[in-house]
Amino acid sequence: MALREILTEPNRVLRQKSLPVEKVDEDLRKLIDDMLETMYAAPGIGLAAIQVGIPKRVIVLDIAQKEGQKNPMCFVNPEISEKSKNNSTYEEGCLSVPGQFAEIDRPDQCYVKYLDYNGEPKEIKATGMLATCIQHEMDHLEGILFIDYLSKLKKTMIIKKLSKQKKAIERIVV
Ligand code: GNR
Ligand code: NI
Repeated sequence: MALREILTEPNRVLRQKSLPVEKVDEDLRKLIDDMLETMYAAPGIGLAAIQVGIPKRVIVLDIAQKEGQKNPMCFVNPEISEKSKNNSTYEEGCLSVPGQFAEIDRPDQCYVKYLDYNGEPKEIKATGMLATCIQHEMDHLEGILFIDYLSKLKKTMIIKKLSKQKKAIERIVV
């Protein structure tokens, strides 16, 4: 297993649309393992492959509540088959938008079809935090970030801030 670098805004790669996985093979399982390791190290509760620069429709999640207990999940080619009309609001953050948080409304339940770690087709009903996270990760597959749901002003301010931080880091490195 290996840690991968998480891309942060502003970065055009994060705006790419990810492509369907054709086969869940050993190489893909290696990517999934690396993504889980990278997510735990960050630490975060979800990660999409595009966040490590790979435009494939793969997401990993672990929303286990208790410390020390792990519940790694992975979804290949996830598709939402149905979502509820009711919304719920969660304060969201994103490893690709470091240090920024905002309350975002999303459907509070959804059914998700996907391939599992072994390439088997599965379907689950997601509610609560799991529903929010799956939708946040699936947005990444379309090149969408949670800041896209904020006002233009808020979004611009966040991107400017992150851009400045990046330049400051570049200066230290150079
Ligand atoms: O670590 C994360 N926390 C989080 C909190 C609320 C809603 C969504 C998330 S996902 C985020 C990790 C991440 O950026 N995944 O793409
Ligand atoms: Ni994210």
